[in-house]
Amino acid sequence: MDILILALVIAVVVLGAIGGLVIGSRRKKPQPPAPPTTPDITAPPAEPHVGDEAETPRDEPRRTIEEVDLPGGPAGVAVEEPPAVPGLEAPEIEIPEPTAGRLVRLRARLSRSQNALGKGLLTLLSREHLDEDTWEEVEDTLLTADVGVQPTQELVERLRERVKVLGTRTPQELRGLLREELLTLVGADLDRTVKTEPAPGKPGIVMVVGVNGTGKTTTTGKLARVLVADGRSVVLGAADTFRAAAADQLQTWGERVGAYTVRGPEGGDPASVAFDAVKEGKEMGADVVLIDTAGRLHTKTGLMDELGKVKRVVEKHAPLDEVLLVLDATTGQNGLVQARVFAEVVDITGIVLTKLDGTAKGGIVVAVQRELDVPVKLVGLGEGADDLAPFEPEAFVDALIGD
Ligand SMILES: Nc1nc2c(ncn2[C@@H]2O[C@H](COP(=O)(O)OP(=O)(O)OP(=O)(O)O)[C@@H](O)[C@H]2O)c(=O)[nH]1
Ligand SMILES: [Mg+2]
Repeated sequence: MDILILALVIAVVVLGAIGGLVIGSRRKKPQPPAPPTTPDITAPPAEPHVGDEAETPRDEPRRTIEEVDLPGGPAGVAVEEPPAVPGLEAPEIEIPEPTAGRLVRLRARLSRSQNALGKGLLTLLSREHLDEDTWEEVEDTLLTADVGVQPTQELVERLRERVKVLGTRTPQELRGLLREELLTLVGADLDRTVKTEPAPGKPGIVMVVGVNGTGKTTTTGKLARVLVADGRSVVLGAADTFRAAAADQLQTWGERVGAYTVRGPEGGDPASVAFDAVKEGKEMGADVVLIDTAGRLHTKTGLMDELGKVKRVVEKHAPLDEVLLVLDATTGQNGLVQARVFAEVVDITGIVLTKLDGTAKGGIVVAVQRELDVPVKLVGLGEGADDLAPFEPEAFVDALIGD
């Protein structure tokens, strides 16, 4: 009889403990693993560790069971295998895709450019007679794809010369010629590494700039994922203080991969948020600090001056390693005008061309590099979290002209 009562008590206790565990984990779930960010950006957060969440609740029921003096039998048998609680075991931080060969995987996204540029050119060049009209059509095709006037003329001139020298032309030969010439235009030997290496006592510092809606925040988030996938610790600086939603957007990207976001009050000084982000990055020993800035029209001098100030203030810590200009590939030639003005205000060190998945104007890569004398380092090929690829000239040209 006594044993029956004891068993009942144990059952109640065990059930209670399991109940607590489930409720506890439910309560926990919405809490992101990344440290919460507070508007006053004070206390540096503790780094989350993989498995932190999973360990704590498992300990709790065990202790409860041990307190009840079980007659015989190992303590805690009932909870040795805790019930599978969805979401408790798996860390909530996402593990991004590896970055190597991304452009090759994403090449189908360039199909619009491919149809317009590569296929068009190959068809034209395969004509039996390459007369003046055909060469003009070749030029038009390149211009339509936003390659730009000067590069287009150069390419056509070289192609004409080589086709003449070649005499006969097989499709394979033509493809080879076109590939070589496009590669020359795109620039096979430019250094396209995004500089994020930390120096002693200082993280790598990257600032992201551009006009409204080009994809700055998305790119910052995607880049954070790439860096985290490569084993780096990342701090994000939400220097877009115009809207609270902008900082939320960035923070959400950060939370997904476990990057801490430094933010300031809405309407606050973006330069001071950027400054604090680098300061916290330093204190936390982070590898890289990525600073997202507010979109601004290149024609608004006040806002452009503000951007210059953000950069100067950050430089009180250390020089920036990268200033990435994000350009929307679908805006075509207007992107070049933006590029020129941004380059005057903050020295641009690399270009990110976004939305290449939605345009037939892949040739803008050539034009914008010429304009700024700065390489395209990254390309955005979709809205997905891993749709950012290092720009690889060969893979890009291959995608343009197809197999
Ligand atoms: N298709 C496609 N969409 C993209 C790409 N990059 C960004 N976008 C989308 O473009 C829109 C704007 O992106 P944001 O990152 O918010 O742009 P932003 O430059 O930060 O905008 P502001 O801060 O308002 O200036 C979003 O809907 C993104 O999902 C891309 O490579 N391809
Ligand atoms: Mg933004």
